[in-house]
Amino acid sequence: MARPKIALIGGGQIGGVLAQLAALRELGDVVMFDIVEGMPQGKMLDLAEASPVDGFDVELKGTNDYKDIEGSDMVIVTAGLPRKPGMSRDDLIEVNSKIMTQVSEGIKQYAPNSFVIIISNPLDAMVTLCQKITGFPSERVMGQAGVLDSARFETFIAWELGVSVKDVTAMTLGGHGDTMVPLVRYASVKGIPVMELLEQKYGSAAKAQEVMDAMVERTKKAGGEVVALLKTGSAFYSPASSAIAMAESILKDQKRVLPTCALLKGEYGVDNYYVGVPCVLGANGVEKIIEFKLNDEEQAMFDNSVNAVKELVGSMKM
Ligand code: TXD
Repeated sequence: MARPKIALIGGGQIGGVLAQLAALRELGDVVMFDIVEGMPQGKMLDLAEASPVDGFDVELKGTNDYKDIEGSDMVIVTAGLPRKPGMSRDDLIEVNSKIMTQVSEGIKQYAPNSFVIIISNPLDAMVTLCQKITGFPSERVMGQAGVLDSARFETFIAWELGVSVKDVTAMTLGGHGDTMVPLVRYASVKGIPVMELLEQKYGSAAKAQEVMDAMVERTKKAGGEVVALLKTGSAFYSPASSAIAMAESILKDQKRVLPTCALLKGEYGVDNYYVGVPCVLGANGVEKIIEFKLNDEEQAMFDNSVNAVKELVGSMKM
């Protein structure tokens, strides 16, 4: 049986880590495409030369020709510019939508049966554009934001409570911007509500709330925190890990429940917009959008985030 073929469109910071993770986990053969001549070829040669040491056995190729992505089962897109300090994700829309248009045409032509995971920012708009141009069914075109935003929230909770990150579960919903909605009510340590543990730690509900509010704020601004430190780019390890979790769930039909930027067709009262919600990812891509009841406050925050996505998508020339 042939190994799955994974195409990475964009071989920059995130693209490089994606290639390494996909190879280490032997998810399939990897082709890295970039417009910079020599760079994807050099990175994939370098990575191939690590294979005897790490013991992974997959084919790796770097290219500047879309033809080489032919027949890919999975395409992960990071092509585009990252943020610089002081920029919002939305500031990237003009330049990155031009890039996403070219990329989507390449995918449509050479990998018409692929699953596509978009990482490029502004995420919600870039996924929308890719699905429009490729015309692929929405189960096959999705965006990565929620796995990372949730992981950031989980990281801060684990640090605060002094417990392993493995035992923390938390989720963010909505768009991949400052309006994202970290769900406090369902954040737990092995099922025990985080708010209860914070109250035990601080001895008062008010102080627990204050600490939680600070973690929620840090989660919403976590991407910017990394940008401000790096100065020359944005986060790359964690976005790559997050997209690989999604790709792996599809390629291995794991049916993991992962917050995914998926096209809503009436779910959560949203019609025809890509928004982050929990989804089952398996061999058929986005196999199920999981709906659950939000309370009034959560619904209001979710609606606010959806409105920001609508405004962003509306500002894009399509
Ligand atoms: O969680 C998330 N979704 C994100 C998204 C978290 C962090 C960063 N996120 C966004 O991913 C970021 O704002 C960017 O839009 C993308 C890629 O970030 P990365 O850090 O990998 O950027 P790089 O290192 O600049 O790499 C981008 C590559 C670079 O090598 C360019 O030459 C290439 O994209 N590029 C292209 N490739 C193919 N085709 C075209 N047209 C093209 N233009 C640029």
